[in-house]
Amino acid sequence: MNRQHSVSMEPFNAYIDLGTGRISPAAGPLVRRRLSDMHEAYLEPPGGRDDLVYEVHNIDVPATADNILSSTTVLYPGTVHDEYFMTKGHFHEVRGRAEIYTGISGEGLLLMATEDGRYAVEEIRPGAVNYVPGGWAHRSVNTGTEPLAFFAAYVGDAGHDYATIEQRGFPVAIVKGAQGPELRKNPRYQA
Ligand code: S6P
Ligand code: ZN
Repeated sequence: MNRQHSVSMEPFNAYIDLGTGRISPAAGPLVRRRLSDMHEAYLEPPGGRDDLVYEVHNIDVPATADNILSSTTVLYPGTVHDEYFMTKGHFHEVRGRAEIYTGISGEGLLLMATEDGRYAVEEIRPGAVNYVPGGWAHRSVNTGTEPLAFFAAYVGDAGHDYATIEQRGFPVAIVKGAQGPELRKNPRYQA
């Protein structure tokens, strides 16, 4: 069968700076999140602090199932009490939509959880490819002393459900222990 697809976009390149993770020239909107945008995410609130925690550099394409959305995240090093800086974390609104992360620079962990309370942790580092299947909420955590940068790609109609994580949290938090990162049960978690 010879079906023609209507062509609505032109091919293009975007360039990732492999040192910083930034995309330049800017290919889409830049999202910046500070502690004040996510104070409820930490086990203990950050008080009056308002540090810049991360930036998301987006490659702008229409958010439809025909397209693949992608971005880099630059997550700065730091802690709130003993909990490492992290992203807000989300489920995809269309729960079945998967996502791939690949590390660019720095070191960290990817915390994932299902709605029924299972969780998984994988490392993010240059060369690691993290596969996040549908149904797994995901939050990245910078456990190092340098910015953590990674590239993410996902089906364009996935959408972001932040509210479920804001209300229920993740089952565990990642905190700085004497020997390095440790998992701590989140007492406020609601399955
Ligand atoms: C999008 C993907 C990432 C995050 C980014 C920031 O599906 O998972 O690009 O958006 O790392 O995290 P968050 O939880 O604030 O969107
Ligand atoms: Zn996602």
